[in-house]
Amino acid sequence: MPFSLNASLRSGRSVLCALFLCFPCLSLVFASFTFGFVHQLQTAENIIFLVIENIFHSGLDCKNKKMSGLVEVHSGGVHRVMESTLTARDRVGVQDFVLLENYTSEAAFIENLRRRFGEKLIYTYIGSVLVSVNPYKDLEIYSKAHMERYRGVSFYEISPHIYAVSDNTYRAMRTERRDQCILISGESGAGKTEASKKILQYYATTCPVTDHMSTIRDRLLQSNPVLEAFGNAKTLRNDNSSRFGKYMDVQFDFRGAPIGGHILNYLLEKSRVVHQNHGERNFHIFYQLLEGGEQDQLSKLGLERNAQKYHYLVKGCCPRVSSINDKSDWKTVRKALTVIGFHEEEVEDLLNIIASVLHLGNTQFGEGEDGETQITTEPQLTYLSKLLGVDGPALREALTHKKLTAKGEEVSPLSFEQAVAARDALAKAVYGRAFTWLVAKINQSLAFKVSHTSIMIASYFEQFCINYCNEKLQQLFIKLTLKSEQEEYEAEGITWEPVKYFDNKIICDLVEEKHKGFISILDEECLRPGEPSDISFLEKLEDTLGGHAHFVTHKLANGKTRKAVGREEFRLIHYAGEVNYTVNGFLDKNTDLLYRNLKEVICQSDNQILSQCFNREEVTTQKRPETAATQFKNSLAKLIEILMSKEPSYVRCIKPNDAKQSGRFDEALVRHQVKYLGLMENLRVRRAGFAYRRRYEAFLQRYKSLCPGTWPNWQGRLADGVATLVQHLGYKPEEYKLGKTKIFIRFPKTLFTTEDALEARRPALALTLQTSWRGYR
Ligand code: AD9
Ligand code: MG
Repeated sequence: MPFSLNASLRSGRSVLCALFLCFPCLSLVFASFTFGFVHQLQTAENIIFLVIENIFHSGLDCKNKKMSGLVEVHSGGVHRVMESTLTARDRVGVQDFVLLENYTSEAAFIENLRRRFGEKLIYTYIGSVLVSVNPYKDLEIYSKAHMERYRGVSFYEISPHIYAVSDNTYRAMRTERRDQCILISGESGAGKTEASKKILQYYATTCPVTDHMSTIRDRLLQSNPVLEAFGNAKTLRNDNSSRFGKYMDVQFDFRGAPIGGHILNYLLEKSRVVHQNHGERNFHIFYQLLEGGEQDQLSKLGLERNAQKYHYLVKGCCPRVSSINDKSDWKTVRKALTVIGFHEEEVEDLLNIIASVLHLGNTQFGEGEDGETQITTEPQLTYLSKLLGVDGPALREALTHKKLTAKGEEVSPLSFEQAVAARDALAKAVYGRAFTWLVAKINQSLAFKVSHTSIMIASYFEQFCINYCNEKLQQLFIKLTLKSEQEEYEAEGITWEPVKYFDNKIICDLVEEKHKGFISILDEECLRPGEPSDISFLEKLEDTLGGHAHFVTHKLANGKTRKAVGREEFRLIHYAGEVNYTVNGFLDKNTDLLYRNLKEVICQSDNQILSQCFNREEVTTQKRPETAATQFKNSLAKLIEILMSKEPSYVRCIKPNDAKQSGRFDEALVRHQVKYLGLMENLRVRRAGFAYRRRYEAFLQRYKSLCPGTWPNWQGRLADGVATLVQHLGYKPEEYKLGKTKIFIRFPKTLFTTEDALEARRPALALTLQTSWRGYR
């Protein structure tokens, strides 16, 4: 499995907090309309980036595939080829999948992607959805000059690009005054984080700024290296894999200048702090500190400049990665922390926490004379109590004993295994909560007014949750694309023809339905008196979900699926494919594992970050905290609600090969992603009625030279001009429809014929590759 299921607790609280924080901005937008009065700091509109980690494992062996064999041509600029001409179409494919003749064919879809990829054209549209294939090399298409070319230019008038999406979203926000969101999805290593950075850079470069705003802009940009240092790690699939979900909200004032931002983190993969799979690393920050930290700083922290010395850093056996320079990254992070406005004491507290995690990892246990578990690494304990700012003997006691209830004073000694687990739980909790603190702190510095940011408590991540999240987002995606398509047809007075599509509601219900859904059963089992276990949970699942078409276990398999299911596993048949989950650890991960007495010790810490992250209320309350899965479910529901209220744009990222190599296009791997990203479905919806739609003025402008009646200038109503033109061109009634403001063309062929006629009339133009081709929708 690509992702470890170990994780700690309290998944969605950060989402809830941040959602709450979003509301004031929205209501202020409203207020400025109501009063017709614009005040610089009171008008904020939002663009939100949502990067969703999709970690469905392809399960495909994609090694040793040949390169596509197409000649690679360097694409210098965005106006590079007239993609509509026949020869160019053959070579570089179509820039919008709706132009494909055979739009239902997956093979044609992939061939189009492959051709474009071979020509270093990594972006292609499906209508307004941007599909992006990771080139695994720096293409010269992100310069300031490129940004300028996309400014104020309509989506369809220029080659597909992430800047086109950025610019159109920005303009829609300003002209329609509606909040926008850009959803970026794709599997690990497909290019989501890079895409979100490109969008941010586009706004930072092209939006108007004043001095005050330039501070916000710089902080927004600098938040990335900090978040990546603490939240990203080298995995088998991506050398810089984000191990947390990110949702970024940028607020703009009435002039369109960025005035604030908010970052929402959720589901950090805390298990990585204590364990890494072979070939993977812990979070970058640990290696950066060891490589780049000043010698006296390391001495103060009791650290040696050698990652091999730390148990938590060597599990994956690869402390060094050729594509990463930890030393220079450390410098970047240190500088970024200053730009964002961290005080020296805060940085010191943060470093103490990082170092304490490393010392925790090296803390060993053994058996004392009395047979009880005891700490055998005294120096570690000394450093630990100093770095964590807590009393040494109290920490020693708490690492080897447990107290389970708030009131009861009974303390029982921990077994060796329990002590190791308690130590790891503490390391994960400390790191996870410090990460959430870090994000909250960045948010304070980005807040466009004094923010009442409360410190959010740490969150947790596991594959089941992510896949459930993807399932919900897919549902939203299909719903919204269908909806917007339908709305456009209605607005134009054209009959809507319903499309059949797979609704994954059945799988969402399987997970979240009250009383009989997966999460309810899990919660029930966690709270049940007696001795609930992962296996008793699995049995409950079998009893309740046994008849469900999307749920399989070893016992239930019965030819339902081809792949084997282990005795301690269950399988969910997601819309994107089948995933096996091991049931081990589900109960523990759903409830809080950190013993109460360890929490009590950390609550007393002198370290300002820790004392904010661990509060007394938590150890004194008798109330059972909400389970992790329920928190996640609730925050996801809120997130979907928010997204529904915004105008969405989509970037769908595809990974061309598993070797992280440029120029390699692995068809099997791409096909799998095309399938689970629902791209064929998306195309079908987009093409359900008409392949194209184009505003009358644009259509006339482009083709008027083909008809004596409309050349050189049509004087009458635009709709009549278009009618005259298409009649002259011989369009048959079934090939097109005229709406209120647009012409709708049913088949790409009609348009290509017209386009070829245009090229035949203008050979000189066809020859120049630099022409500013105006495409169509
Ligand atoms: V994960 O789910 O966080 O593991 P991402 O975020 O989808 O994943 P990321 O953006 O980190 O992937 O991209 C992986 C690597 O691909 C980057 O480190 C770059 O080396 C490479 N990449 C991605 N997009 C581009 C691009 N547009 N141009 C050049 C790119 N290289
Ligand atoms: Mg990422």
